[in-house]
Amino acid sequence: MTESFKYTGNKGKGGELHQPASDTHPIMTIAQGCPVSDDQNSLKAGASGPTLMEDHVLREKLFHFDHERIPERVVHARGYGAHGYFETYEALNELTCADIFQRKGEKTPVFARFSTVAGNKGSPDLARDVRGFAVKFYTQEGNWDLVGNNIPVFFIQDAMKFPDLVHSAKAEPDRGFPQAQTAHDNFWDFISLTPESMHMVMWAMSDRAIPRSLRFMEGFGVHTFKFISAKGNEKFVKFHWKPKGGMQSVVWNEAVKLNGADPDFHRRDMWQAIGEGDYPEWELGVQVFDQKFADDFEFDVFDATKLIPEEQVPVKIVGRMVLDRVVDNFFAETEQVAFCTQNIVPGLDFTPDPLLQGRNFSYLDTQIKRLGGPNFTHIPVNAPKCPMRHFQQDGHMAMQNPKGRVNYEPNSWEGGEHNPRACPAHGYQSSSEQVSGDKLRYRSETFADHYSQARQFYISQTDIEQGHIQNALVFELSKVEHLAIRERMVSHLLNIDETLAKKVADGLGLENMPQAAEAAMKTRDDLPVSDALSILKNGTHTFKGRKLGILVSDGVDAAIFNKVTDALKALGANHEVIAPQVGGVTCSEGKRISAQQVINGGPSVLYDAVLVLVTEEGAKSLAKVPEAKDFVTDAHAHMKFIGYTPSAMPLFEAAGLADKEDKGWIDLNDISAKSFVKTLGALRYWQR
Ligand code: HDE
Repeated sequence: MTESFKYTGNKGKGGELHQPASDTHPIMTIAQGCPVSDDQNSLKAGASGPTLMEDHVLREKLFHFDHERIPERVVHARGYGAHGYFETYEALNELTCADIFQRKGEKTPVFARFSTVAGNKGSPDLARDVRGFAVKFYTQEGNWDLVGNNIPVFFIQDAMKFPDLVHSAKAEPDRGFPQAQTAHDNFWDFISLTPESMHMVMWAMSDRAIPRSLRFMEGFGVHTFKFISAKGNEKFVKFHWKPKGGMQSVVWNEAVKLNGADPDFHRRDMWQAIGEGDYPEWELGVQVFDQKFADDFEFDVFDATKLIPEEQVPVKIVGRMVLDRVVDNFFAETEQVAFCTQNIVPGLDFTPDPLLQGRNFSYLDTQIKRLGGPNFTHIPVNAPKCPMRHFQQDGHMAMQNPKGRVNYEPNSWEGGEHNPRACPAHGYQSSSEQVSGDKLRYRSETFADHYSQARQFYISQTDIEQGHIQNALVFELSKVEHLAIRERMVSHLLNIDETLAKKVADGLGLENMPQAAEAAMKTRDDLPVSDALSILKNGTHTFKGRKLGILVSDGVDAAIFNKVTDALKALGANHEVIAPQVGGVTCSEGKRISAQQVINGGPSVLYDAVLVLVTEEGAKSLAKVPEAKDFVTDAHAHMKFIGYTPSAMPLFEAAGLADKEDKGWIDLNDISAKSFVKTLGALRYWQR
């Protein structure tokens, strides 16, 4: 756009002014650069048409619009991404020559995308689902994509089964629903015929599958990878992400309501946190072990349905990832980012895990379909930030084209920037490995134990978490129409834990307990409890990064309001004011307090705790508003802390909560604002 173009106003043929004339707006052009005089009226023959085919401005505008969509990801379609950096805590050169781990304190740019698996692009954020946790590290020796999940194991052991798994989980093909949920016959039919999925099912039915925030969940590389040092020494490695804000999940009823109240809850949360400078942060940890450990371990370390308990191989923290920048353009970055498990760098290697091997084909293949050709690495979010020198050329949308005459190897032309050579000393080296065997379709017998770690996960949960797993199974299987599928699932649960099976059978109203499913291997009951597997055992004790919902009425006690909001601010926590009108209320000191939500737009599920700060008159008037009653009954039912002053009682009475008061209810006349905010750090009053 040249400066010499000056906008001079734009009179439509009907005489009306379409845009205010202004010197501050540059002139609009079509994509070919031609300035546009009117982008609101098509070119017509006469005042009432018809429209002329000649109108190149209209045709270009419509043609481009028609082509705006690209295929959504076949899985992980709904996602949210952000930029940031990875900071290396210490040099790991004894373990790996990966450039990113060579220098303490070095910062490497990253792009991370979090996703749900089953739902379409427009599905709600709080679906019960695995969350994708994909990170692209733009290292100085190429892009390393760690394409993980928030659950450390997977449903299947062999890539061959992936299309079946995904077909079964997505909407049923004849009817096109249900959207973004596994609570249907096809999914549970497949699962109940796939015993290897039982460990993952325990995770998917646990609170891990309904995180409160993307910021409050762990991430895992899932597979075993290899670290290779400069001397050629090899170690196995599993990658972990530990959220600095601690882990936190919602309860199921809250998830269901959140999906209605704010389908964008997770992405909005991330957008707001970054916008407010409360940058989401995770530490990267590694579990490093050798062949001897792998040989002695109870399970096959190449089986993606198994994990290595942290108590057995501790997670060594090696760096941190900070997400400090939202995207400039959602499509350009979050949609077009192309993660590929094959993107690794010198110092790292794959293992024979049959799931990982299949992924290494699938991701590249899917990007070509999604992004339209082989040049998706030219899109800025995918382009490495280190030099690229190769002889790949041409193809659709080629943006970065090799210069000069040479485009083949070997060649006898002069060296220099445009004539690169492969380098055995510095180039990527696969670890050398003896491979032999018959060609056959085979599942290793070392992959045969499908229940022991499922049991270990279940027994490692607190009673509350076990209850949630039972309820989730009852909920999902109650949506299954075929009794035989429900029974088949319970027959698997019997191999995991008898009490669990019984609770689920009771919850489903099964008349007869089925036989335990046939199993290739007996469930081990000697695997110890692993506390690291529970969210609540590792609970956080701070309200930092969380949000208090303050329900107010005119005359709200300004002193309490100010003290609480100051204490929240001091801690790095947020609040939102919910009022009868978005214009806000007048407080006891006569000042206006503005509101972010009105009562029917700000249900308590949006908040980690609530404070009801209303006058008696305000409480009486809110007592007539159904949404205000829901606000407090839901907060109570979801085990949230409820701050209040006694003047709020008429609302609690109308909501049927008058005799339900417990220690999770906090009278702000009895306790300082600071102590109140400290109490909120427990996040929920589980004893309720
Ligand atoms: Fe994926 N997966 N996957 N997956 N996956 C995709 O790639 C696939 C698996 C994961 O934010 C697709 O670009 C196969 C495990 C994430 O863009 C596709 C198998 C884990 C994302 C694909 C698996 C994941 C994907 C669809 C079994 C955790 C989103 C769109 C062999 C370790 C990345 C795309 C993003 C996306 C294939 C199993 C994580 C089709 C064949 C295990 C986080 O290529």
